Amino acid sequence: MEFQTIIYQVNQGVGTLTLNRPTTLNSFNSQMHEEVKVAIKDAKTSPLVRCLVITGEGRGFCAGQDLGDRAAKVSDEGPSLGDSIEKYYNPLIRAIMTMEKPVICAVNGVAAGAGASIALACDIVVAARSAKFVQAFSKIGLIPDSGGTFNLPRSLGLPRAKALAMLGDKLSAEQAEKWGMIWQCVDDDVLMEEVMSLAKRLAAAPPLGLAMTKKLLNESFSNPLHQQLELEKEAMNWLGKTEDYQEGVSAFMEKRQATFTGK
Ligand code: T3D
Repeated sequence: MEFQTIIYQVNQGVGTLTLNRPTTLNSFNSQMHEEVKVAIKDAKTSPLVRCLVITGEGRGFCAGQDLGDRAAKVSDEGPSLGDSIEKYYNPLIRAIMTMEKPVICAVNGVAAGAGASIALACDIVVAARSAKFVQAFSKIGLIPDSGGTFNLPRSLGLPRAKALAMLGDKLSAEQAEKWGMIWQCVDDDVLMEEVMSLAKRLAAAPPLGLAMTKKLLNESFSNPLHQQLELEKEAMNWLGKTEDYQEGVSAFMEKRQATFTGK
């Protein structure tokens, strides 16, 4: 498929999805949603992709929904935003958070509205020092969607999540790192270099172990301890029988680099 609103490339085990509508800070219209869906499906299913990177073209990462598409009054009742959420935003967040592969977000510039929520749905977030996170929803009378009300308090704690969501203030990448909302903030000119270095490390790591780590950590907030311990036991039992575990142990004992195949 020829893409007009994104760029999608696969190289050395890493899929890179670049949102590419820079004149509106990569805000989402329906075409971009459709194209992102195709790229995410490829990243999820292709054996050539062992880690996905999501980033944006130009000075922004993503400004959420393209409000140009919401400016015209469609009826006295207003647009049915629930339909858009159900058709596009929720499936995207589910796809990122349940993908059995690590997803890194390279936040190259401002991440606002659903753009901020998409970043928080990724497994590792690295932001350029100049980037900002904005819970823009409150300014237009909405709520933090696309998993925002789920991921924001989990990464920041309730007091900070509430203040950011209600005030809609810009949060700098440096503050986001200090507060533990993101993994790392790096100088703008080395963002992609740092992210690609992480992505290649993850692409060479044992895929089944990473997939299970992501699943168990994501589920941990909803499970009681005894259930989580049980899930850990089952995961360890299963992973212990994989070829990658044997390869990891052998490589350690033989003091060599391991080669993991996902079996
Ligand atoms: O509707 C549904 O389907 C439901 C789902 C909703 C999910 C959501 O994401 S709701 C939230 C939508 N997003 C926003 O409310 C963010 C709006 N944008 C901003 O608040 C600011 O642009 C930023 C804080 C992101 C960045 O500010 P700044 O000063 O760096 O840039 P700017 O000058 O405001 O924007 C640059 C251009 O991008 C500008 O266009 P221009 O004047 O150069 O022609 C601006 O209009 C455009 N732009 C920015 N965000 C959007 C946008 N155009 C359309 N939609 C946007 N979301």
